[in-house]
Amino acid sequence: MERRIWNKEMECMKRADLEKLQLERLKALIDYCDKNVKFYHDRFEKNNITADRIKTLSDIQYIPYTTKTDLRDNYPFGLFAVPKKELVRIHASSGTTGNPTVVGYTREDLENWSEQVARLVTAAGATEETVVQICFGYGMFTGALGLHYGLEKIGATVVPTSSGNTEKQLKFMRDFGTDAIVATPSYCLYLAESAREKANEFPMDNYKLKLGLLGSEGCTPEMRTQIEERWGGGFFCTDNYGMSELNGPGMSGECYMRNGLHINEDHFLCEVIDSQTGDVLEPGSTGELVVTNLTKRGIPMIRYRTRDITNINYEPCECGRTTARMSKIIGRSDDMLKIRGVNVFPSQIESALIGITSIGPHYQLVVRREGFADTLEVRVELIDASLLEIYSELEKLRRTIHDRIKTILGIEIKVSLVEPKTLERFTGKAKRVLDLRGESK
Ligand code: DLL
Repeated sequence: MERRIWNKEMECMKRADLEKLQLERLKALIDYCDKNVKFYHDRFEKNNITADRIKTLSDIQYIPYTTKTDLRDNYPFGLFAVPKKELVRIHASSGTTGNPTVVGYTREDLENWSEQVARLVTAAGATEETVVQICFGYGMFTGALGLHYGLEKIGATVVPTSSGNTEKQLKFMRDFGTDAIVATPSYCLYLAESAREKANEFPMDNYKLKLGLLGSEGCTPEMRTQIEERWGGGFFCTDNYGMSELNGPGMSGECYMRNGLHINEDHFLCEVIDSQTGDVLEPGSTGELVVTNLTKRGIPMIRYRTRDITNINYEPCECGRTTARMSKIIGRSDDMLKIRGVNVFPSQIESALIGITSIGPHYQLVVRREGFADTLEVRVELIDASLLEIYSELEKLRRTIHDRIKTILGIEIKVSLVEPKTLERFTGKAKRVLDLRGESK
C-alpha cells in the first residue's frame, strides 16, 4: 500500500499554526459573508457579529447555526455569495420532500474541492498508477464528479462507469485491470456478490481490485470486513465522508491506518454539539457534527448542522498527518429511530448481524406503532433457502440474532428471516429503514 502524503505542508501542520490559519480564514469568511450574503449579513447584525469581534476560534459559538431548512427556504440561489457568471458548476441534493438543496461552485471552489479529494484518495493509497472505476451516479449528486476530479488531479486513470449496469461494471473491471473502485459500501458488496455468482465463467482472480474508496453512506468495520472478504485478493477499503452543502466528498477520509477519518482542517472548521440542546460539547465528546467551510466562495457555509453523529480525535495519527480525525459516522440525529424511548441507529443492528453465518449482509428495519408502543422488526436474509424447512435450526438462528440485538439495544425486537434475495438491493445509498408509524391507526 502506498504511503504518500499529497500536501505535507497542510496535512502535517503544527496544531498552533493550523489554528492560526483557521482563525485568519474564519475572520475573512465572516467579512465575506457579511458583504455578499444578505442572509448572513442580517444574522450578524442581529447578533452583533463582526470579523473584528472574533478573537479566538471558540468565538464562533456566538454565530447562529445554519440548517438545511435555511437552504431550502432560500431556494435556489438565496445563500449564494457570487453572481451567476462566477459560478462554474451547480449541484443539488435529491431532496425527498420539499425543495432540493442547491449548491454552487466558483472556479476556486472546484480547485479547492479537487485538492481536498486528492489528499484523501492519496491517504487511502491511490496513486497515478491507479485505474479507478467510479460507480457513483454522475449527475446532480456530488459523489461521482467530486471523486472524479480529485482522482484525475493525482494522475489516476479514471473510468467513469457511473452507477448501475452491474454486468458491464464487472466486465470493465476484468478487461481494464481496474484496481480501485469508488462506490457506496452496499453497491461494492453487491458487485462482489454478483462477481461471485459468475465465478464459474469468470473466476475471481480475473479481478485486480485492490482498493475501495467507499463513502456516502455508513459502513461498519464488520461490513467492511465482509466486503473485503467477498472480493478477496487483498482488497482493502477506506471510508470517505462529506456532503453536498460542504462541496461533496472531500471533507474527511481514512488513511491506510483506518483509525478515524482525517479532516481537511485548513478548509473545514468542525465542532461537535448536543443535537437536542445545541450546546457545544467538550473535545472528544460524541454528538452532532457542525462544520464551517472556511474557503467556500460560491455558497459559504457557516456552522452548518450536518445531523451526522460522530466524535473528533485531535491526536496526531501514526501515518504522520496531524489533522484531527472524526470517528466513522455513528448515525444521523434525524435518521435515529426512537423506539420506546431508546435511540436506535441502524449501524448498531448492522454490527450485531455481521459475523453470523447463514445470513447475508442485507437487512431491513421495519418500525410500526402498535397501540401506544413502537415496535421494531429486523428482517434478515438467509443465504440458503433450504434452512426454511428445518424449523429447529431456523428458530435457533432467529433466537441468536434476537439475543444479540436485544443485548445491544436493550429493547424487545422481532426478528424475521426471509428468503435469499428478497430484500431490495441498491446501486446508490441503501435505504435500510421502513418507518410505518405514520400509517398506523
Ligand atoms: O454523500 C457526499 C459524498 C459522496 C461523500 C461520496 C462521500 C463519498 P450527500 O448526498 O449530500 O453527499 O449526502 C450527505 O450522506 O450527511 C451523511 O449522512 C451521509 N454520508 C456521507 N458520507 C458518509 C460516510 C454525499 N462515509 C450525507 N459514512 C451525510 C456515513 C455518510 N454517512
